[in-house]
Amino acid sequence: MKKYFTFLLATSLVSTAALAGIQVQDHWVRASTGSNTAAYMKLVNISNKDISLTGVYSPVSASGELHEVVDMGQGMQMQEISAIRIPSNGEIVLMPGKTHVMLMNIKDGPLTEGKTVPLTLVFSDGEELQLMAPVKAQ
Ligand SMILES: [Cu+2]
Repeated sequence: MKKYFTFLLATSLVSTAALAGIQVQDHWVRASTGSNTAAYMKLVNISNKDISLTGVYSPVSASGELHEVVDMGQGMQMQEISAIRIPSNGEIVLMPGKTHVMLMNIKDGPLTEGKTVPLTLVFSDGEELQLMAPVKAQ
């Protein structure tokens, strides 16, 4: 049975209508001894309108980026994108080798298995979700 690790941060009264828009499941951060690492999760849109993930930040990294993986002709490469669209009543799975969140310039590393990383996800409807993502080897 899957658990929902959803904590909604109401930043203003205006966002109240959108508070139940996105649910996040199975989120985790890849263990890393380097300066960057990736975060993965399933984003479920339980609303009747498309919502995009537009930003990510975490206290463990200087910045967060949204990446897709594309074949540039000489192998697969990561490329920054401005948003990840989650279709209405649909879902997107961020997974290794596919679209993912990148945490750039990790502070106070390394991120070892067993640690927990706070993540804040920012959505196009103004909603912000705060998560605690476990660090896993893979
Ligand atoms: Cu990446």
